Amino acid sequence: SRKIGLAVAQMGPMHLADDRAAAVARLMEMMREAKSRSADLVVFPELALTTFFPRYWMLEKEAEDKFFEKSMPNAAVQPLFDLAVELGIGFYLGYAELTPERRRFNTAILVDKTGRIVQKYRKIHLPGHADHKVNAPFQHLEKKFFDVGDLGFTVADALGATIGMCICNDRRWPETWRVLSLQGAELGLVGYNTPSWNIHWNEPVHLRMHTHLIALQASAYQNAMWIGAAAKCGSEDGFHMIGGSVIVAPSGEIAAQSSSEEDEVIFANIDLAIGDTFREHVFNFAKHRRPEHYRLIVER
Ligand code: ING
Repeated sequence: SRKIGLAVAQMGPMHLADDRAAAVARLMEMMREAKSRSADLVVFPELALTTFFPRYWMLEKEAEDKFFEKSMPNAAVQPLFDLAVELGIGFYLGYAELTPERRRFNTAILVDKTGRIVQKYRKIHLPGHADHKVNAPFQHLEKKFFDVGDLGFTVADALGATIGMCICNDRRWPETWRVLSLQGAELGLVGYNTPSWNIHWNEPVHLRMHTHLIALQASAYQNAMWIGAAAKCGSEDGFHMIGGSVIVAPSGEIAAQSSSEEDEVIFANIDLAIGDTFREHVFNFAKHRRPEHYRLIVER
């Protein structure tokens, strides 16, 4: 067996009035709890330092000033990096990134136990729209506020595993997880902010949790991966987002799941060797996979 302690730190709401210091304090509290549960790494949500601002139509300059990180780490998040080194724990953190060239990304980083950023991912599947839907109860402007990620889907050997990262909507696309598992990923990390209401059609609310879970359970099984998924959830200034933070095993079984819509740490002592068994006997890409018959997936 190859066991590592995996924690997922779900965040409750971040309101417009809440500042980064408040977010970092909450993340540090949950990092301490994760360590107390003997976690080697902890997964924080997508856009963990701010409210889910793509729900608002606002001047892009205003959004950049208010919600984007100009450097990482920076003064506001340095205490989190310092605590990680002090405790000896790694973490995944999602945030809005403004580059020196003024490009904007929905970004996540993987930080190891020495506080070093060992991997960066920029969200590729940007859901929603770029236009102002004046009649909608809220917007979903990721296509306005973010550029499509330009770093691809990559893996890193860190914290005792081969780790792949993605963000929120990426988890719904099978290509995301297959490209990561083709590179040897055995543990996938994903943060998300998933509105409960659908502004495009009258979708029953329960389907948000349903599609979230089947996407992760199927992907974990079909790619022989463990997946840790961290929600930012609850009602942010009245706009509700689903919880459902989970740790999913390569069997597709849920090993741990949050039960609240607030700050909550879930934990599992995951055995990476379980993935080895599925990779050897079921999803043995070398033995069974036939890419010559899959071309449509990329060419169309
Ligand atoms: N949020 C949602 C998500 O993919 C969404 C948006 C929900 C798209 C349901 C399609 C269906 O979980 C983000 N931030 O991607």
